Amino acid sequence: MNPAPLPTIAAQATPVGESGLAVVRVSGPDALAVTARIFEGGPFRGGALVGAVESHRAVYGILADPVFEPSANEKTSCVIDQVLVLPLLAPHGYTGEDTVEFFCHGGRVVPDLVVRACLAAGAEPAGPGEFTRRAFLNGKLSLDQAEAVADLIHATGELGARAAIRQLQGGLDDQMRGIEHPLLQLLAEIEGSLEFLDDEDVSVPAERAAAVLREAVAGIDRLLDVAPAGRILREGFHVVLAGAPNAGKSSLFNALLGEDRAIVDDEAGTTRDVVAGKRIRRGQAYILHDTAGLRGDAARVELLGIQRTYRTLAEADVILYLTEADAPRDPEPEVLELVNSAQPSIPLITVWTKGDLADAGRRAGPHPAPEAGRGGAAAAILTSSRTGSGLDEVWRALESVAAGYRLDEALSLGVVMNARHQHKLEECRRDLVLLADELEQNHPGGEVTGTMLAAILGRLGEVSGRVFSEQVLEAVFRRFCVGK
Ligand SMILES: Nc1nc2c(ncn2[C@@H]2O[C@H](COP(=O)(O)OP(=O)(O)O)[C@@H](O)[C@H]2O)c(=O)[nH]1
Ligand SMILES: [Mg+2]
Repeated sequence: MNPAPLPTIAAQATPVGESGLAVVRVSGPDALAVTARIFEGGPFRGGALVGAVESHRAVYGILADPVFEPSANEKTSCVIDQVLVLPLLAPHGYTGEDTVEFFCHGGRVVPDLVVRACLAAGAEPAGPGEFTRRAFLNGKLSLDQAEAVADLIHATGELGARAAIRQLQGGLDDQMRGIEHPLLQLLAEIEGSLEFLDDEDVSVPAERAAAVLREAVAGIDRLLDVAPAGRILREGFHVVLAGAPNAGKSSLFNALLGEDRAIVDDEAGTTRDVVAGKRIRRGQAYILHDTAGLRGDAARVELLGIQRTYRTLAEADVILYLTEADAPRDPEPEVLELVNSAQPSIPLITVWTKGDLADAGRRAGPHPAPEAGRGGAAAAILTSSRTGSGLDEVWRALESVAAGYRLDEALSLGVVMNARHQHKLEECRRDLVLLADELEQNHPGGEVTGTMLAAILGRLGEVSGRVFSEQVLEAVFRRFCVGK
């Protein structure tokens, strides 16, 4: 199948705005012709190519608008910029097609004029992610590598970027091949035995085949174990501050971020919306969410802010549950109940606030914190946003909860899974278990086993994207920006 050649596309690859330099990228079968029409330098002369273009070697010259003056019946041109042109010839560039990158001056005007000149010279505007899509279609990247490119661009912290680059270098693909290889061998063995044995099916012993399948299941489990880490490396680690109104959530939020983001007010119920802020610690992004206070009073649950708090809690990776250390009485148990009902399964760290006002001994002593240490989190921490005491301890506790999500393991495997990978892997796991059970219990013939195994292998191929559908492509490339 050889589809019609794709059009030549152009777009700015760097962000729009003031900058020293900008890069405009042109890719497609006419990339060199488009360049010749607008660029004067090196082998590009007088609107044509004179001499050979060397791949990966920059040429300096003048970029001008191609304007044809019908009255004078001649081509005049209007100089746009002095630029460096970098030709990347097929199949060696990023997209695998002939590509030309223009390094022009930055700012809002020049790169835009360069793109317009490219369009006037015959290129079409590139859609979001279209360069990477072409790289994928030309076999330069697997789908999971294309996804890693998006992850790299959107990385929230250094660790996320490092994980993405490993995945780009083939991390998940390597792991998948490790899982698939013994299955392929098994399939080859089964099919080989079928050719020789027509009537009597004594092919591969069912027990041994089942053992190979169980081994693959164990491999998938190792990957699924680090699936949550993929999301955290990609998006950041979501920390939600929750508690009763006036508990000191907004103050602690600001203190932990080291900036004044949330409004702090004496009047309870000031924070109506969820406010988020990011802080990087040891290369990992932590996204803190300040929330509206929760009250036991059921009528308040209807309020918009409280509903938002619920939704935010549902996406937390860890909850900081705040209660005032100097409160005359213990916090409303209903509030903690609300927190628990919104998000019952993730770690919760209890934080006593306003420690500077409190008789610290009362709280720090043997007094048990409510549900302290849930999910392996630290026991209650006494803090003061005013003096800054206890904040380091909170950060250490957050880091230790984050470590529990096995970020290091995901990094060393070079695997950053997304929801698509996870879903596919879970499907394959289920089918492998079913087939292994079937082999052990009913000893099906080699023909049946082979057919089912081949189907599972096809689906495993979808994980790293060697097998794909147009729908999957759409979903993956929607995340990209124009110019990538
Ligand atoms: N003394 C003292 N007051 C605090 C501290 N943290 C917050 N407050 C005060 O408690 C009140 C409520 O704080 P705020 O952060 O708005 O609480 P929220 O409703 O939970 O967001 C404000 O008057 C703050 O100044 C603290 O560490 N020490
Ligand atoms: Mg507040």
